[in-house]
Amino acid sequence: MQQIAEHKGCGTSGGSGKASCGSAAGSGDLAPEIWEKVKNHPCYSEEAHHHYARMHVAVAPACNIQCNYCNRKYDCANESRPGVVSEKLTPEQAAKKVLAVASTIPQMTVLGIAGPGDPLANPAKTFKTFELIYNTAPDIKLCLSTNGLMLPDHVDTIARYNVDHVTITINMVDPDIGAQIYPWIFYRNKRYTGREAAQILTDRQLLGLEMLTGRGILCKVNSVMIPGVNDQHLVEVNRAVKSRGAFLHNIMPLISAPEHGTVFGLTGQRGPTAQELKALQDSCEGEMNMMRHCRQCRADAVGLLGEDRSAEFTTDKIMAMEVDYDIDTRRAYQAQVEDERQAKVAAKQAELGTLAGEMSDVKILIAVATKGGGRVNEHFGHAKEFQIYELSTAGAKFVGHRRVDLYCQGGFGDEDSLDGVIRAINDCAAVFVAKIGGCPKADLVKAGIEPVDQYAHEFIEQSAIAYFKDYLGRIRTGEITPVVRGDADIRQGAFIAG
Ligand code: CLF
Ligand code: SF4
Repeated sequence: MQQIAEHKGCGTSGGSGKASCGSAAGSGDLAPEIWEKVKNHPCYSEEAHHHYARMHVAVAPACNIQCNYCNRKYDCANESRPGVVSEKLTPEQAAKKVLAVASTIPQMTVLGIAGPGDPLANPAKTFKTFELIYNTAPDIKLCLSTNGLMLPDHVDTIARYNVDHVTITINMVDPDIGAQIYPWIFYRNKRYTGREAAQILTDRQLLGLEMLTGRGILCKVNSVMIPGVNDQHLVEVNRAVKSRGAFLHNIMPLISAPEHGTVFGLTGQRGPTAQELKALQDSCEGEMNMMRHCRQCRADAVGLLGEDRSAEFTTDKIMAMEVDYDIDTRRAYQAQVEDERQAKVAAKQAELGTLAGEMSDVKILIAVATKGGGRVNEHFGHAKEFQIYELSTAGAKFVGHRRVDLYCQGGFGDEDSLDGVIRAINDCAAVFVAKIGGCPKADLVKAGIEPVDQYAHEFIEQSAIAYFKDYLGRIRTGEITPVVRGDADIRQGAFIAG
């Protein structure tokens, strides 16, 4: 376990611009070949992230630029939270780890390389790893996240190894703004600073994006939202990347605190609030699909997004493991996952039908405690995060998540943690849980958040729609009066990885 401090993540976009990454139902209006690529990728499909897992291998330690939100003692903050230190691997160790995880977690469908530095500043290690996986586990999708500086040089190799998902972190398309984010870059054996550095970086990022999308490789763009620096500008970034064929845009909050030891942390640069982040994501959504389920994973992350099973797969443990990589077992398990997923979609559609004819402008947010599978299946006190859904007569839409400290500590409720949980979901009208004790229930009610445990172990979206229908009924009878909720916190402080 290590002390870490939160930060941003990686984002996604690709293809024709409009896609159903954020939608719950499935293929939506995607072309069949695009749907094949995204349907079980937990980052490129919001709906898939409830069911499928990804893993990262930390084979790429070096980096060729400096971001003001990064402390290089830790993992690349374009993909992970600041303060995380991943266990570095050789390509051969990484290949063994991938097979070990794939045998243990059959719903692990994607291998990403995302640091701890920049994968394309370490091309030999990155591509050797992809080669080994491509040859031994051909059913695993390969994914890459880069700052984009060296991307144009490697597009052919990316295509050769069938890496068909690439994330580029693009925080600006204006070098004057870039100079406030990047103090320097190291490019073709020379260090550049200031505006000149930012100009080279943006040119290379946009060229790389165009080259990839021209080859049909799905590209997602990550942008770190830095209030007062690039928050207004990200709408322009969104347009620029959409016009170059990006498939998904992931606008992540800057997570910044002095203990991270970054330039922004030390200068007091704040991150956005939950409402500021959502407002920017909403304003860009008309342009293209927005990713809202990014968890800013560590460079050695393993598991569903939002869970971290990396401690089960340390190098010592992997090397001692007997690996039985059986593709048929994996396929059989994934077929079961698909059955569950289809049942969930059908239940949601049926419930949605019951909202037909409801006329109301009311929109509310709810928080949901879940361990995955798209169900309300986590106890309030055990939740490390809450998923946030927006409810309206259009249905239930996933709009984000909030990380929290555990309320239940060694069998007892922790009042400080409860205050933190309430601040994290303060913009929500209700919290859905599998179970909750009397004390936190009373405090939530006092804070105006309704604890709801009647949908324990049911599908989230189906339950949320049923709740909303009832909520509208209670407004009509005068039992409740909807109030405008306040803003909520995105946690900035250090915490224990897990
Ligand atoms: Fe990893 Fe990134 Fe591939 Fe996903 S993560 S390289 S696209 S497999 Fe996903 Fe993690 Fe967010 Fe990245 S939740 S930080 S978006
Ligand atoms: Fe840090 Fe990643 Fe930026 Fe490199 S690209 S400085 S590793 S955040």
